Amino acid sequence: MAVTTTPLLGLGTLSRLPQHSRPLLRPGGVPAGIVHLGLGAFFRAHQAVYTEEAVATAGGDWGIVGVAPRSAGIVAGLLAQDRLFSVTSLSGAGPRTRVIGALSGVRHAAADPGGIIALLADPAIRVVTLTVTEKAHRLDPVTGELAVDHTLLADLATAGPPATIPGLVVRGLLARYRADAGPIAVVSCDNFSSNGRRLHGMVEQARVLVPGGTGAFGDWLRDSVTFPGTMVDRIVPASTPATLAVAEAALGARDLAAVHGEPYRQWVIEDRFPGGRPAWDLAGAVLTTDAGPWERLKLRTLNGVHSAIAYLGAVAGRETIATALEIPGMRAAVRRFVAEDVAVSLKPPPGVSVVEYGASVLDRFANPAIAHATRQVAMDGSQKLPQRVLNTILDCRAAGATPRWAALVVAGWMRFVQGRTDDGRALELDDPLAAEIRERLAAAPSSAPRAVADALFGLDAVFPAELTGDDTVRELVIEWLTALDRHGVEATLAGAT
Ligand code: CS2
Repeated sequence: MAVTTTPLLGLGTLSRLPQHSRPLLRPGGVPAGIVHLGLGAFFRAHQAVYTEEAVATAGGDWGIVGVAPRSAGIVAGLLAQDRLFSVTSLSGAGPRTRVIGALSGVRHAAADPGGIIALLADPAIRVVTLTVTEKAHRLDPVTGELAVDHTLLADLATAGPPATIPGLVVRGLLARYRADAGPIAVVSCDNFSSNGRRLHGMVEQARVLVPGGTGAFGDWLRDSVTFPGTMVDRIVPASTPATLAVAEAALGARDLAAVHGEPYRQWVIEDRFPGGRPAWDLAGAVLTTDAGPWERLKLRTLNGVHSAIAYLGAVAGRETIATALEIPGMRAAVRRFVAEDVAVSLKPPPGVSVVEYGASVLDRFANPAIAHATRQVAMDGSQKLPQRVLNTILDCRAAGATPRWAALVVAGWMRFVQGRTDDGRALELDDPLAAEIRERLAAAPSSAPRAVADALFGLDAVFPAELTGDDTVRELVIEWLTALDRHGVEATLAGAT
């Protein structure tokens, strides 16, 4: 019997793909203009798609050189596929898979950091984008201060190969200045508040530790480099074997770099690009002077609600966001969180209703075709909580309001980090502060809710003094934590409406 193996996606298989799945660009057909740091699923399903459509519509030398900071696997996978990968949009109407040809190069930073620095000093590159997660910036989530350890100091103060994102970016910019390679925009596409301003802050704090990083280089940075803020949005759960199987069925070719996500996507970008940019607006992005109101709306509503559902859902033993949303009382609790707390805490972009935006977010979370693990959204809570929930609390307090539902989310996180579901199964804690969180919990005088809350409020990299000094907020959190502890998530939510 003849054994047939499905071929790997690549230039050689393109002509066999269904018409609607073919890429709009041929990888390498468009010269590189962008370096992107972070080749994860979110980049592939978001910025790569926008950029491919923009260049296909309006042209321009804006191919993307994708750089994986650490993972060699994704680099090898993409190279074996001629830099092609597919994105599947999942909805009740069935999957739709399209191959993306936006990548004009793929690099592995850990294997060749010098090559990445040289790339940033190449005049053809006029935009650098980053999707590297909150923690890779090495900034304190509360103060925005750069956390300088041995590795970072070695990256900045010596000529050795840089291993960190601040090291790569700052040394790349210094090399660009020395090469007189022209102005550039450095664009954060990470999901955190004031992302452009924070990235700029990271560069400013790091550069003074680099030999030659002050003086004329500082002037050049001010005059020739911009840090536009952005708001990025698309639900892109981590790929699973099922993702690859769906892509293979659609393409008739195997795609080891396949990603999937919801059909919805949004990108709001501050339009400050001294070396030009792709026509992202023609691909549906919103170009604006201030992404701040969009960013706050999204982080506090979409991500705040996401985190709430993830912590409470995980403790209730629910595997996915969509199934956690079905817990009786969950929808009502998060709706009230949006209407009574988030809406009080911010001024939305003109013409946008926070409550309506919140309702559309719940529809997206309920997408039955998306299996987004509560575990995935719950990770890195110490980095996410401040911008998703704690800022809401602080701004509500400043407005004289009592953020009761936001306090429930904090209590949900405190219950989650204790590491067991309501029915006693272990919950993994995947967080850069996991060790400190565990130490604090172990050192607490008891496991009573008040003792647990006091121990965790002591994490000053998470909770600003302004919040921990507010007795109303503390007591609200302790009240919810007591209910969660005594009655479990389901009973607490049932009584919450
Ligand atoms: C999620 C986000 O994993 C998480 O923390 O809240 O990744 C979310 O899916 C995206 O921000 C949606 O744009």
